[in-house]
Amino acid sequence: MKEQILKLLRANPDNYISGEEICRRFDVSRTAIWKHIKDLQEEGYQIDAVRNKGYRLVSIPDLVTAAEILEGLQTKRMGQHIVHLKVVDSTNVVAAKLADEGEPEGTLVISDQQTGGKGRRGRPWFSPPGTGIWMSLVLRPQLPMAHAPQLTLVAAVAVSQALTEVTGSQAGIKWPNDILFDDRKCCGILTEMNMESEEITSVILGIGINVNQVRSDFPEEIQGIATSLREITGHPIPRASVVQRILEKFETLYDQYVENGSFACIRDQWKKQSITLGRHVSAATSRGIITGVAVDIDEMGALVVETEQGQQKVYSADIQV
Ligand code: BT5
Repeated sequence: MKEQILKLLRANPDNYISGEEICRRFDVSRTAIWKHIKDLQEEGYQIDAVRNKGYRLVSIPDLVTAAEILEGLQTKRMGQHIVHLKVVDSTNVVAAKLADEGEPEGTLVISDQQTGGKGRRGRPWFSPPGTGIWMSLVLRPQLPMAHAPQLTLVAAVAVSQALTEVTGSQAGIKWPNDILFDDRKCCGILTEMNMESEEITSVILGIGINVNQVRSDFPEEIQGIATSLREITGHPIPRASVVQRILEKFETLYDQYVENGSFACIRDQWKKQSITLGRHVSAATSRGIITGVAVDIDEMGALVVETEQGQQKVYSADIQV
């Protein structure tokens, strides 16, 4: 009911909608309406209430609730079912649990704050309240296990395209899972896989994006390497609109990728967004450190590095550029 009242007010930004009309439309009492309006106001919606005129929505807060994300979202599956939480340890953990319980592909878990946000290899991901996007998508791709890391690359293309559009500045992919602006990290991606007898049952795609932080909001240890969309554009950005663009871009690329069964169809778009190719890199792999110039990405998503000993492929690593 609250969502329906919000939808009605949202559709009529220039008019007051009378309490009487809302009662008639939704068959509820005046008292019930007033309670929903008060709840919305508490969430941060600025609603003007004028005696004998009714209610008018004046401004919308920066929320990542289901109502805000679903409003105008142009996807078929991605984000059509949303679990929004105020605080959580890690959205990846919640999404993995929901996937185990049978939630369908495209289910989105999003939280205002994470207390145990995870990066790769047990590193922490700083996820303060109210300023970023901390979200995880449940995916159920029918892929050989060895292909799963490619989903990080597909997501990186979608996120970097979306962030480039939203900010008007070029976002770049640092292989494999970082999105940077001017060499500062704005987004990290963490893909985790659930398996049963050698088969992928689900993949959890975790995406963390700094949106409205200013430099002093970052903890000291990442102040020199992190940035936010606000820093890039010079103004705050509604988080829900960024989530929508990412879900839309990702659905298109993911469908293309799954249908083709190969990263080859995404490779050119990845190259266009890459800031890794052409640079001197030092890749810490399980086989040791590989240094040289990153010259290509192959059809499996491995980074091709031209070293003094010839070309070497890097499948998984942390890289310094
Ligand atoms: C990542 O790991 O970049 C993956 C981050 C994934 C976060 C999302 S949020 C939603 C979902 N739920 C989770 O629990 N995780 C996912 P990695 O490449 O290992 O980078 C981690 C490093 O990035 C840290 O060691 C810091 O140096 C740096 N870092 C941490 N928080 C950051 C932030 N907010 N912005 C920029 N850099 C950060």
